[in-house]
Amino acid sequence: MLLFRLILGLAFLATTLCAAAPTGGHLADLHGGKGVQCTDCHGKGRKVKVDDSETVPNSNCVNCHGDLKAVGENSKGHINPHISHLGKINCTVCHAGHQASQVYCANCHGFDLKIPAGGPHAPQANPLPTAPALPKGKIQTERTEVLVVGGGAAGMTAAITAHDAGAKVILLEKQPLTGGNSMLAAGGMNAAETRVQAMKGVKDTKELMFQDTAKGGKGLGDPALVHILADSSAASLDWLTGIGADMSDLGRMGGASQDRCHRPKGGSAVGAHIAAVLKENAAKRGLDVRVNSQVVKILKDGKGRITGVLVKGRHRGLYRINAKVLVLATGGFSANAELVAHYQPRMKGMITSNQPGATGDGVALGEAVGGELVQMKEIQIHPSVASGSRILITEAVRGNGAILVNREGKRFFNEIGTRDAVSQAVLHQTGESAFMVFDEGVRRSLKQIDGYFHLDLVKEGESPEALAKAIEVPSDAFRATLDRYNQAVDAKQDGDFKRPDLPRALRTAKFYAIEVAPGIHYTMGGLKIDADTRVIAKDGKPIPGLYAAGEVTGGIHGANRLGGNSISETITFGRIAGARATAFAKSR
Ligand code: MEZ
Repeated sequence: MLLFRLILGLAFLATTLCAAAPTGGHLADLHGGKGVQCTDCHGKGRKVKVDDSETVPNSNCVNCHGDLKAVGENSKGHINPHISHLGKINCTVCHAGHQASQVYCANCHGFDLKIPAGGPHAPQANPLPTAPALPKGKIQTERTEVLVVGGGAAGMTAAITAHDAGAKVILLEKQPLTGGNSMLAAGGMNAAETRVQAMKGVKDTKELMFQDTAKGGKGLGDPALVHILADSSAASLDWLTGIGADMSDLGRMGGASQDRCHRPKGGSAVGAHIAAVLKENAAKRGLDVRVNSQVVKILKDGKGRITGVLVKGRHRGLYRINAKVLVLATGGFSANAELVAHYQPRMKGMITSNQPGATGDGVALGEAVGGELVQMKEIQIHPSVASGSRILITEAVRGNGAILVNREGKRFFNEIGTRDAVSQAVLHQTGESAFMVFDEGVRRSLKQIDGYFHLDLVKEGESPEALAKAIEVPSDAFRATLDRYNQAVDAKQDGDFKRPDLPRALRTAKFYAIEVAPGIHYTMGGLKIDADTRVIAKDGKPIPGLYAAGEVTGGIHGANRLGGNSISETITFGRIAGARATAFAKSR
């Protein structure tokens, strides 16, 4: 009887909430106008309660409209987000029932898409957590062993590792979808002495990866952490492929002296693939992964030991999770324009390639409980963000043979130099941008290039002269530049700019160009950690119960991160954090 009353009560509450929902241009109105009832979306009886992952409404969207693939196949439009790289995500990420819907991808891409009952497409910066006033009375409290904050590759890896080591785990993600910035990663994952390298006859060593990384970071990276990155990279790649990832394609990124950047077959983007694999693995294990759930405060006891967090759920409101150990994997702060400008005033107003959740929550939360911050001024700009957008044109396009040409139709730099150097070179050109130029051969070598065509970013021509006309550069100079570059490829030596790797000549029509300019891409600074991923306090001692992994940490990449080292870091340090955090939780 009690249960029956409860069910009735919840159903009544849902109906009342629906009736009270704001009217005018929302999906709820659109559905209501077609005779859809509140309970058709929100479920009946006990299921009516809305959880922060919005499970019931989303399963009902799919029941009526089909999954993303089906919707993608049935909907028109040249740019179709339903078939984009996001993988399986909740419909409510973009389509909100009781507010104007937002195109989530517009946060990164900046293109104008019409969306039913949609709102403005302005990028949304997520506010930093602010410690709220505690509600009067008892606050709802849950308990877990390992609590992971952040659903990018580092957090998901830590959570899966902790679960597999026997811990009870909860993972919290403040965004409406997991994947973080990792999901946008394009180029690949660096690893040395791998099976893929052996099969392709690439002679690489962990020591060489260490040297390249340390040199790329101008000697500022902590050598102990850089060694872990390099020495564990092949094992991390094996771990990733062991849980279902395909990392069988190989290429080279700037600053690497060997081909060690691994990515899916055909050169598909690495991030969307890895994010999907990690998500599937979390689901398979029944991991408690909660989206729309922002940690607003880390709690500690009188002895300075971490005891849990306060969480703000989009629907659930404020509650507490007591945890034996906390792993921060919240990513960097490239999308926090104020913080970037604070540490690097010259970067004020610069566009970022990052997703809007990369606001530095973990840095703020960790610092508030005494964590030391290191190398916060080291912020990386990536040389090739498509002009007028926030879309990263992966370094892999240059790695596979593209060149950079200025408005005068000339090459001006070693295209696969380190990012800091290439970015500065681009900023010195007329218009502070350049054209990334490639041919059909490069296009065929890297599947992810198709995405740039899908997004209308590419200009093309049947001949070099036709392309020069399309991008408005002097045709004679452009033709001479291509001829000279192709001669360098034939001679296996670039006398002009000392480009060390010349994978292919650019002779196969069609010819293509994308205009690119530098954008804020990665924050090398963050919480100081030790080799066990324990967060170090200002007194040099680890904070008991606090671990961190991924871009929220600082000190690995020094002054400049090499392309492909970020995904490598997330998997390696995510695994260490998951394992060490579990051991700590079990010892408590
Ligand atoms: O590691 C990166 O940031 C990377 C490989 C980016 C890219 O250009 O694809």
